[in-house]
Amino acid sequence: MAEPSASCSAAAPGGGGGGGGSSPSAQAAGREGRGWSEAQFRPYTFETRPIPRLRHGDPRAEELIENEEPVVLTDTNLVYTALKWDVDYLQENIGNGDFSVYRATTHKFLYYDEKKIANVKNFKPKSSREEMKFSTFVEQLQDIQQQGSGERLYLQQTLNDTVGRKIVVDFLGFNWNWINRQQAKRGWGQLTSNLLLIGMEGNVTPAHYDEQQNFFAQIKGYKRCILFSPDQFECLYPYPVHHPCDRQSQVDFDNPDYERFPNFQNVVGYETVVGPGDVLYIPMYWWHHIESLLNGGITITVNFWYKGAPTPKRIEYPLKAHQKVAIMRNIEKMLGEALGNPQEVGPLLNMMIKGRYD
Ligand SMILES: O=C(O)CCC(=O)C(=O)O
Repeated sequence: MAEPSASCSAAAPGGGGGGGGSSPSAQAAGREGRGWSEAQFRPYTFETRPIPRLRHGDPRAEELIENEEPVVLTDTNLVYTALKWDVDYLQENIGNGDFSVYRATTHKFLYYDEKKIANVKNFKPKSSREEMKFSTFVEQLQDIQQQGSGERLYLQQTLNDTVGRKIVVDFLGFNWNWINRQQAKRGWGQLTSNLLLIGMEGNVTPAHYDEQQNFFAQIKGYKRCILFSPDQFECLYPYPVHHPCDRQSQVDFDNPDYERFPNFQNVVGYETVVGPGDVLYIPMYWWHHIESLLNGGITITVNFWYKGAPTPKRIEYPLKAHQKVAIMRNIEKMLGEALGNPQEVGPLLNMMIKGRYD
């Protein structure tokens, strides 16, 4: 993987071999017969290259996962038993638990950590979370669809022991054999959660990175996933660690402010569209922007979040981009606490990291 650079240039996943070309005609050929078209994409300013789509037995797929580079696996059958899930089936079977539903008046559902809200004076979240029964979510979804109020909902709930018997049976039928072997081969820690995401067409989860490995299993509808390698950090301007939007990019992809975020002009991403049965590997610390296609109906996804492998005892230099991000986060946290003025830490830290490791 390329070293971080101010120009934020990207290396191709799989050493340039796996993705094929990035020309519009190559992409057009790739989408043939897959049930979506580029007219359903939101327009952005930056260049992207395709994420390889491979069968799970393909040695190139194994190599990409081993190297912590993204890949779409087309035939894992990971969530085969859930491919019948739709809103009606879930309403009937998902049980009487509470579900976290986010409400927004824009298409962007920018994540914020509620525990960090007090750290920033006058922080005004652009979406709100409500706990509700699944049937209430469905009623509200139908109301919004009928009224066309412009309001949007996004259900994002960790699967837990309140789900009904049929969902448990479906869950037990997931391809645990394959995914457990991946977990063991990669030396990952425990499966921390499975997040169920039910989104309206056009919903967007803006670019952010997670500190976990992720197998992202698409069940219903199509999602466009744009990923950026950790070496694009300088182009994506994350909020400071103490901020509720920690790990999220400050750049508004719909209307980038190049004066504030000049390196965003150099950002290069990788993209794919996942549909039912596809599993996208989103490596830890890789940025991801995810949009449910316009006019594509409801989308349903279940992800599998794993703790990363323990950090090696012997650190090898040069450090990889994601290791620098991890170190930076730790220092930023410590400095934030020590200085009591976390606002000042971002630029200071950037300077330190550049001087220390570049
Ligand atoms: O599907 C989405 O909208 C966001 C999912 C996501 O960010 C994740 O699985 O890490």
